[in-house]
Amino acid sequence: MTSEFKDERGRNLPFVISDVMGLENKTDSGIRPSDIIKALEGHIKEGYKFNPVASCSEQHYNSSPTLNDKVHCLVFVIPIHNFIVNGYVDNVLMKMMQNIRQKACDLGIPQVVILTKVDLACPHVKEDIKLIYRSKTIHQKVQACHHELGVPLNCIFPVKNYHEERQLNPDMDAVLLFTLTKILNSANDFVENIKEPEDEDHGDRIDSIDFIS
Ligand SMILES: Nc1nc2c(ncn2[C@@H]2O[C@H](COP(=O)(O)OP(=O)(O)OP(=O)(O)O)[C@@H](O)[C@H]2O)c(=O)[nH]1
Ligand SMILES: [Mg+2]
Repeated sequence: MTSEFKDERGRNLPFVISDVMGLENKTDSGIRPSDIIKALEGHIKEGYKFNPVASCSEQHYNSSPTLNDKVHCLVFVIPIHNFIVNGYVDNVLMKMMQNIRQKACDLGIPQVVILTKVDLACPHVKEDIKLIYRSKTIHQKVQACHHELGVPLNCIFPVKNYHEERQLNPDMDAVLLFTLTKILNSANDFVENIKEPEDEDHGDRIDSIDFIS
């Protein structure tokens, strides 16, 4: 599902966020890693409902994706407690994520990891979200994520989502917006880097760039 966002005057902001089905470690359930890779490359048409037991059909396949159809930043969303001391709870899932990340690297797509549910991992952070970057438990899990998935430390963001709160909390917002800013900057850098050769040549080359060598 793709979400659009508006500013206070009702104008569309220049980015979208696409949420997809999660990965599962069981056969025939969860999104197929090969479909995620097709989505990264822009080959999956908008509105396609991912099917765990079949690959994206021809009807939903975009054989000539433009820059707009491609993913500009890949975001992994993982509950933080899935990282344990020097490891991850599920080797099968981690292998899938590593393969997807490798493909994103090959395509030059930046990656960010959001580690959710920090409140369940550390009672001090549950009490006061401002301690999120000082918690030893959270720090160890961020390190484990870095070692397991290979994503640089400055691209891994622990967060607590709104789930039971009835009011906005500016401290929670600060953490979430810090994360969103990093994602948008990474996506923007990706797009700008692709556009640069075009600007130098004064030609329209975006659609003709072949991402896979
Ligand atoms: N305590 C806590 N609960 C959270 C947090 N983030 C999400 N949740 C809860 O976790 C549950 C799952 O959240 P979702 O956003 O639906 O997770 P998802 O992985 O997208 O799930 P599917 O879309 O069903 O695949 C919900 O009940 C949320 O309220 C968090 O930071 N802390
Ligand atoms: Mg979801």
